[in-house]
Amino acid sequence: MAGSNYLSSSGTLTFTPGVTQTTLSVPIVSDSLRELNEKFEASLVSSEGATLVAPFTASVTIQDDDPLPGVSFSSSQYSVF
Ligand SMILES: [Ca+2]
Repeated sequence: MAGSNYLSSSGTLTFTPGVTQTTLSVPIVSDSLRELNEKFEASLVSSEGATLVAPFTASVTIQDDDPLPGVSFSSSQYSVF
């Protein structure tokens, strides 16, 4: 979800002559919650001086990096009467 998992981003990618790759940056918002992986879509919406060729959308998966919480007894031995 934009705002809580990543920051919505837009901008212009410029390819100088001879350059065939560039980087699109989308800030990811980290948290400490164990959760499912989440996805967002990145799209190229227009082009000047080149033709948009499919694929011009890409799905990006934010992989959760928080471990499963641990569950345990506070002791390995108990007594009852
Ligand atoms: Ca998380």
